[in-house]
Amino acid sequence: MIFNRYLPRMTCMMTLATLLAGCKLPGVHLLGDDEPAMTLAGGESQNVFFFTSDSSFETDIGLVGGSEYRLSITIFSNWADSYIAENENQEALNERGFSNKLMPVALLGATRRSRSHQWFELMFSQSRCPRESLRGVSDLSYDEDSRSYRFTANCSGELTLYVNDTFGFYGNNMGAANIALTRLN
Ligand SMILES: [Ca+2]
Repeated sequence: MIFNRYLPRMTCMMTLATLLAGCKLPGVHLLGDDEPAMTLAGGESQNVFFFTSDSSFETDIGLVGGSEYRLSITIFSNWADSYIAENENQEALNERGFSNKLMPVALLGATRRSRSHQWFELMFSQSRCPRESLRGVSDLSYDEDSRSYRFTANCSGELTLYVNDTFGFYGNNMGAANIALTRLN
């Protein structure tokens, strides 16, 4: 009788204990957890698949502050922001984005997340150091031979990617890319 009476409570407590134990297990990734699943070793690479419609793509890759990284981008499918599929030089859209001159009304430029970067430019950020880590590909050094960008991580923490757009207007973005990230040192 006593056992039956306390059984629901015991089950509850055991479930809670299991959940709490799960939080401490390495590799367990809970929703809203800021801990990235992996950190690259020097010389190691990882590919992630990125969609331009994702307003905050968490790569699950933790950068190490002070380490240098190489980033190669392979564009898949034609990138487009609604009807805009070419930049101001009539080239197919890529990670460098397009000028505000292509917008029907110049004032719209003020609504994009970073006014100092092109529309649709691929942006980087780390929630652990949001101000210092916020950069667009135009801020990075580009190596023509290997067709890759290089940057040094400003702090340790997960790398988040998105294209520079207006919040609430990611649904009309088309295109994806494979992004290869290599830790160089
Ligand atoms: Ca858009």
